[in-house]
Amino acid sequence: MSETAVRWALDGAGVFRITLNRPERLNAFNQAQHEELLAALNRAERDPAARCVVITGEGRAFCAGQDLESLGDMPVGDLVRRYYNRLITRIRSLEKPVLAAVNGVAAGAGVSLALACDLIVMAESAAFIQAFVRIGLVPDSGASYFLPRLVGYHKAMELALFGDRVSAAEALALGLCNRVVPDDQFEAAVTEWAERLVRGPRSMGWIKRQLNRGLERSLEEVLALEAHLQEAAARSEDAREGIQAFVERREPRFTGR
Ligand code: LHQ
Repeated sequence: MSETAVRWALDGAGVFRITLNRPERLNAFNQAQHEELLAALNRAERDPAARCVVITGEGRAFCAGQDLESLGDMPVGDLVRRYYNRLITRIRSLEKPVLAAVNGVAAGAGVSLALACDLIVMAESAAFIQAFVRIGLVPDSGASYFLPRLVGYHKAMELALFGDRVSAAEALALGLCNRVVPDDQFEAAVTEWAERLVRGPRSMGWIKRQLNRGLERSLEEVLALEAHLQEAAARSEDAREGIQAFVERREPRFTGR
């Protein structure tokens, strides 16, 4: 389906693909792009046929963060709380894997958007820029949560204080993405991972919840959650199928139930 600022489509395999669609502004966020992206994510959550979500950008960029030319009248704190914070928590609470297909440069909150996703594939020519400091602002949209956890405090400070361009290769070495792929193989690599994800079991959503709690909670709390979710997972049709397939020495056929 085509909206103005965001396009989305659910393919026959179950891949829900969302494309930020303001290429002339390097897919920087205005209000419409925020609202349409959130609506698309909500739709992906609700639709049982959607088994995984891919977020990418139209044109040569992934996302240049906030559109600095359409800041509007809303106080910045409200803008962050109302749009960016909701977007980041929406991605992390969506109980389906979300893959960031970083086709080109990501800056400011555009990097945070990628880091909020569960898997990150970058094209070789893509880059991350912690652009906030360049314009006298502070990291937002979860950047100060994600960065030190991913790269450690001192490297996170270097990235945040200097705002230098981090190439895809450096991002991979730092643990800021999962994979870097030559530009001409990027689409195929994203599709390959998305198609693996849509064949995965119902438990993928619970795995996501567990690893997110694992980042924040104590060992005791996480152990309790694992026991609780293992019980739920074991009752799922997919777990029955997985165990049956193992016993019958064949590949499982998961349906997401
Ligand atoms: C843009 C933008 C853009 C508007 C490229 N806005 N037009 C949250 C809430 C509240 C307040 C503020 O902040 C936040 C969070 C944030 O995200 S703050 C960080 C905002 N983002 C930035 O500071 C990045 C700004 N962009 C850049 O530094 C460069 O465009 C990058 C390094 C991303 C790409 O550089 P180039 O490849 O050289 O492209 P370009 O600069 O020539 O951009 C192409 C066009 O896109 C250009 O328009 P024009 O009319 O001259 O062709 C840019 O003005 C426009 N554009 N980013 N964020």
